[in-house]
Amino acid sequence: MFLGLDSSTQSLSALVIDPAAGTITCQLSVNFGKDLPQFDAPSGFIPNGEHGEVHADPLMWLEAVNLLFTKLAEATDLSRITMIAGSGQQHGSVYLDATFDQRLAALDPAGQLAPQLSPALTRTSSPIWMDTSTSTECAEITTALGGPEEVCKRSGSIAIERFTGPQIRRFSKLDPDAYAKTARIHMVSSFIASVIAGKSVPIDFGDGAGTNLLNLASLDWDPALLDATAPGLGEKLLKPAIATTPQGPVSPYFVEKYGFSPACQCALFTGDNPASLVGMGATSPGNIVISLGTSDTFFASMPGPKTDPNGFGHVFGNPAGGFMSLICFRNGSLAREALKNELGIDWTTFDITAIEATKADAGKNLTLPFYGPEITPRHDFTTPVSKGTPAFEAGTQPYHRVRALLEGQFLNMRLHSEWMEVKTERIRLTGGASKSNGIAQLVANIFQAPVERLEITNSAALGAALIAAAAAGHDLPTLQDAFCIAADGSTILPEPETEAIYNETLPRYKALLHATIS
Ligand code: XUL
Repeated sequence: MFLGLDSSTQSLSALVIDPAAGTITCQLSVNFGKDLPQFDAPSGFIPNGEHGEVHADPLMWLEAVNLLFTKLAEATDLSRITMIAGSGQQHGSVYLDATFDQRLAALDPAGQLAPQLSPALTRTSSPIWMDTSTSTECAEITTALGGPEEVCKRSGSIAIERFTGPQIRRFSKLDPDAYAKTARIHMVSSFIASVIAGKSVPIDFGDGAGTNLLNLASLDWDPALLDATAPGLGEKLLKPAIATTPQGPVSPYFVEKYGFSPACQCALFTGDNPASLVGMGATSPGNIVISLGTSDTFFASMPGPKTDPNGFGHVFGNPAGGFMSLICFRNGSLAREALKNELGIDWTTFDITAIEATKADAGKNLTLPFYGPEITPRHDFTTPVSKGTPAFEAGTQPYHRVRALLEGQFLNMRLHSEWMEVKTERIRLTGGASKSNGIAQLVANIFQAPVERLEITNSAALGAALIAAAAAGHDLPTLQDAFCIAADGSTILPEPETEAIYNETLPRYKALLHATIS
């Protein structure tokens, strides 16, 4: 059996697969806000950060590991797990001193992880992907490299606020002493992986490409980017590797405390989106994945690294080899939730009733779908939000606002994915909101492609479990054929009459967007 973990923005989840039986035998989750209220992070991050800072407490992630494994040990026989892999919210970073590895090796199973590892932290909080505080550092890195094209050519993305490199640079400037004491920098993925392996393990190519530091041609840290980012940075990072590389046995801490076999091995952790590419059965061309989570993401495998000329999209390593493209929209579920709360309606009313009731109005009420700073397009939408055309704003009805927000989100996605030049033959939808038939129909109509949903919604944790099995020698495509299957009756076809409507709406949406942000 193989265990996949997913340490995402709002929760830590586990999923166990039995490849011989072709079944998922256990799925569990710890929600940071609900299950660990002592950290005062209802959505998984520390609220009210200043200057665009969004940080999380790494001790909360460690506490979640203990809680999740306690639940797992009750629910399943962990001695049957052969290999563990995982994924983490991308870009976030953890800063540790030279004692980290010794502390990992000496963990006392009688105690919890957080108090034993906290003395190794050189930075008490971890910047995460929602952070927008590093515009100055992005500009500095870009200038040092000679322009955005050069950063993008090397790393697959222009210098981006949430990416790990600019975040490291800001830390090195704000607190040079603490930076100097930092012997090891981990991403969320490699931090949790290291705790489980009982020693520091590398960052993988999937998550490593989200740092503005990994050279996509050499698949190693880029010397010029390292130099432009912070002093002595290369020594604080381990050489990156592909996620399916076994790293040795699980830490004795987990053997003694939770009943793992000492023979159980650890593979690497990757980013949540690259893991999701695996879990959605989309590691080879032909499928587009849209993931509706805290952020919405749009991604697909790609044979070679092709970059976004506008600089919004990214290229990451594909855990199955090769590359993937990804576009991230910060105003995902948080925007849908904000409007739902503002209107005082429940999800059923939001998803089904509102979309059904306003069918005849497809494409009529244009709205920008932003409730706060956005990544794609990169803009600080700080003032209230989903701004529509004046006529729409004047005559707004609650249900129309739901349709307009959702149409705005997916028109924005269609517009900003044009550079990928992939024919959208089939879309696989995942994440919490993918359960909604109303939303699935809108996606099918706006992209004019069939939309499939898999039985499981946590595709990152499934992807991680499949990576674990692949690391143990199982054939990944065969595993994907068995596990990544569309749920019966879940496929939604586009309504052909909407094709012309959205073809005509897209340029109008583009004009509204440009009029607002230029
Ligand atoms: C991707 C991104 C987000 C996080 C969410 O670039 O920033 O999708 O990975 O966990």
